[in-house]
Amino acid sequence: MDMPSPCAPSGVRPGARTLSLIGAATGIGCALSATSEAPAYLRDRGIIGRLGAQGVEARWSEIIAVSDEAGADVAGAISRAGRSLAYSVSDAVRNNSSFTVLGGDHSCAIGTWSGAANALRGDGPLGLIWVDAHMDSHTPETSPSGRIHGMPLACLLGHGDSALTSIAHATPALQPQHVAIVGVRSYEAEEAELLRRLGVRVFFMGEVEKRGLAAVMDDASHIAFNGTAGAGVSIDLDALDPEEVSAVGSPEAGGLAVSDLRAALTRFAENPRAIGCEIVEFNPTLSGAVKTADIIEELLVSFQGRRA
Ligand SMILES: [Mn+2]
Repeated sequence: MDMPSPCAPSGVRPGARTLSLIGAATGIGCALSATSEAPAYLRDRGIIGRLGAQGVEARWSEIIAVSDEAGADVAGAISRAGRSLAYSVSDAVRNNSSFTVLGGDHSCAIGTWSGAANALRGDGPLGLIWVDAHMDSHTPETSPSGRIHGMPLACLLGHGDSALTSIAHATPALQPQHVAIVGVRSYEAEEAELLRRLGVRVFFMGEVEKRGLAAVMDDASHIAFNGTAGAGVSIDLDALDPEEVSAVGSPEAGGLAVSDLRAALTRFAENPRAIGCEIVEFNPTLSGAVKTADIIEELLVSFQGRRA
């Protein structure tokens, strides 16, 4: 066990940390609802033992279900599940347990990061790096599909359905100057305009290709950690190259290399104020599911490896 560090932030207990896995079975926020099966799929293939074999001690917290009797009130169902998820994440952060939320479609991020912001409330704001092929920054007024997995970042910034913008006490959960998006290569003008107006830094895929992911993630980490009480990473698997990661609902050609993201996550997690991560949009019914599940575990090992 590490010696206590004198520079640890208040509330953070240094030393060995067990990774707390929280499943978020969201699927009604997207077109392919089988993303809701992902947490149970990962649990049943033995993620705890597989991580343990790679030196990462993890335990399941719970898998949060989403009512499939939502009918027309999809936002209400995601809001209720988001509240449960926010409690669970908030608990993990308060107990200084490193957490990973396993989605689910990306609408679960509303609960995850609302809970994290709530736990840090009093110490300072939350920083967040959003790794995604898309911007996920639509509002109900601008979204062509109306699907909530295209809106979570806007909700966390305070824009959207009021059932989703005020999940926890810290509202909005995110301040734009502490948010960065990495890997974007598909988006609509309206969401780009919202982010531009708010001043959120977007690192498009072109910039990643030019400068390398390590340099971009260093800049993004500066945005997320500077002036905040802690920061996390929300990873939409569609940010990665679909040649490597195919079992995702909205693949976009090109994208990040798994090895580059692994290295960047390890570097991010070396910061003692790194609180947790989220990995979403895995659809275990699509081809390449086994390889994609393997990569989810590899990402967790990279995030957690140097923290244990
Ligand atoms: Mn996304």
